[in-house]
Amino acid sequence: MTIPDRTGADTTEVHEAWLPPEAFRAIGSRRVLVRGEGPLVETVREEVAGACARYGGAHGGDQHAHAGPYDLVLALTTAEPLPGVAAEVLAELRRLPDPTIGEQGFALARRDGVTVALADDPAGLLYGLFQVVRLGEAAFRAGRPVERHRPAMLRRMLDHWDNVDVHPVMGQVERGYAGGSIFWRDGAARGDLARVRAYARLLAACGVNAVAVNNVNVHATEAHLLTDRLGDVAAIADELRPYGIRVHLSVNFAAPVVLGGLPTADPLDEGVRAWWAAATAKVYATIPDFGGYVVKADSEGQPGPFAYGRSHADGANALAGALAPYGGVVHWRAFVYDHRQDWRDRSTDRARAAHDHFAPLDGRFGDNVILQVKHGPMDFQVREPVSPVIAAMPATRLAAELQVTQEYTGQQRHVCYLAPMWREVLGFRPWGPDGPAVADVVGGGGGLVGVSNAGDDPYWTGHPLAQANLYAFGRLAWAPGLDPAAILDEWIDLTFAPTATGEAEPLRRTLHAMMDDSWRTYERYTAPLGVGFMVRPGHHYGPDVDGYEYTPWGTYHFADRDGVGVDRTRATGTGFTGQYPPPWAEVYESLDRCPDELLLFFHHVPYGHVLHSGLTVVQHIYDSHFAGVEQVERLRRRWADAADAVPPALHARVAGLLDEQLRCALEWRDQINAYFFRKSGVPDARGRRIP
Ligand code: GCW
Repeated sequence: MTIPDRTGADTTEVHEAWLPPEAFRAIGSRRVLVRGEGPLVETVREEVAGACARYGGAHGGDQHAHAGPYDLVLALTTAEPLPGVAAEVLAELRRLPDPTIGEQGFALARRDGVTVALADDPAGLLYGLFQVVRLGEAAFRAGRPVERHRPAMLRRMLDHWDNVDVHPVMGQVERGYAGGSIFWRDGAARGDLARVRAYARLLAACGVNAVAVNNVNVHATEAHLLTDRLGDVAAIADELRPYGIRVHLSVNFAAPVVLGGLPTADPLDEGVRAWWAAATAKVYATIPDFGGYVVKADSEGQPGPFAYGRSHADGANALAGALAPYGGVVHWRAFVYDHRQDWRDRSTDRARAAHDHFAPLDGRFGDNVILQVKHGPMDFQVREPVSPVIAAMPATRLAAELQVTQEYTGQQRHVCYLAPMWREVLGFRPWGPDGPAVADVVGGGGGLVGVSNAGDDPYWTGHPLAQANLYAFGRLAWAPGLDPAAILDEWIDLTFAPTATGEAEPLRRTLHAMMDDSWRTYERYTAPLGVGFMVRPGHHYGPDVDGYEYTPWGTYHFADRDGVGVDRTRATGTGFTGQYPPPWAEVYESLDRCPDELLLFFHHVPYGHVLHSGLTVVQHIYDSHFAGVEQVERLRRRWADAADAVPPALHARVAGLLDEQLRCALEWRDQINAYFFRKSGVPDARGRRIP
């Protein structure tokens, strides 16, 4: 597609990502019936009509109905017979004892030459359509037994840290590495929102159904989106709605003061509650399917209930009360910690903060409050344990927050496929092997939230291969048990296979070789063994081992001449390990049982400490940094194999970024290795050069 570029004067070719027209070839060359009513069914109908017009198929179900027979039937549950679909197939699609397909779900089968997707609600039909797109020709080949697809999480949400105005330090998109915002430009909603519609379509195709359109750090202009600039939000909502995506808004907790002119934002004040109720009533009068508010309160300088001596439950419940009559929710973020701590004070541990603040409040949040918890206790580092908050609040609806934007994982200049990390997080069992997994906890509560990595870059994500992270986020929110490599196959097949010149298989092999292990590769050449935060302060790109060591942010590694790591044990450290239930409270406490990859997160150890791998800590640091760079060299060479399989401009963009990744990885390797060599005085056992 082409869209106006940032100046509005010219047009830019926008990459089709995982929905090139060719992905619809299998559907578009067939006879298709779409049966049902409602706006999302219309979207399905338009998609099918567009595909059929392009590829010579025929479609029915409206006044221009093709009379059948059909190869594909996409239908909302109906008492009427479906043409060409045997009664027993229909019966099987809604097999007893559970005849419901379920909210947003669909059932899919192929028998007697007809592929059928049946859904109880229009959203389910939309997701059924995109499943058929994913299957391509395979949806029409052999018979298919009935499959039921239901999302593991009913809300699958992306947060945009987009500013309406360009922020003097953070730019237009905070931690954005893909150009400007697709929603906002020059202090207002973009005039042409075609790009938003295209984004919505991509998101629906991977299962996302909620988007927060502005930064959780709500600056002056952005605060007004709630009131006098609500029309801008409504315009965006209009573009997202046809693809089943609801709009959410980040709001400023002090809005009653800064927008309403009240003397207080105390959540227990009657006038404040009335203000929120009135503001929210206007929001719903303008956007009837509005999703709700996102709030970052008492965090990194944002206002919150502490100023009034109130708790986070008081604060969240005040906003929840205003949203409840309309079915809206508050996403209240648990990212609350002291960012003005004294580095000399060894008793304050940032990792403890969310649990210390929120676990005592379990059971005190309203039904429509979702506590949004970052997946780790710190802040989206390449390796962290799972946040103990997830296991500590059984009476609260919890959502896990992932960072799709690669703030700490290479800023979309490095290849870093994050699905393997997310899969580990979602599959982690906080109560041990017999208990529920993180995905079960958030699936039964608030769902999954990701910080989006998309912007107005022609490839959407800066690094073209970072598109896979956006796609994988949606797919894992739908089905957390999916194999990251299988998700990558889906993404490759949709994105490249239909347009690939020649065979798709070699490209698939190349991309797997480059991406499957890329998160671990990134971990190898950056911060070792779970220690984290050895990045340049501020922009967080590239190495700076002591950059945060003497700052107020609470992000330390405590390296000295004898050893490194943070003692978070109960026995001698900050006691953070005690925030986990057994068995992890014991596993993490124990120097012997703690997994190698998290050792320095939980323990301060001498450089000569021997890991389970048999290496000493310092030798592990050297080895992993040399290995990480070698892997980057390999993947850079590997990309040459793809030269004939992807468009030349895309190939060139990735090639340029791989040069930068290698440069940066070398810098990481040499700084980290030199630092630890100088501190410890221990030479590399393999005699390699350390500068
Ligand atoms: O990771 C940190 C980022 C901030 C961000 C904050 C948050 C939006 O460095 O830029 O602010 O997290 O999650 O609120």
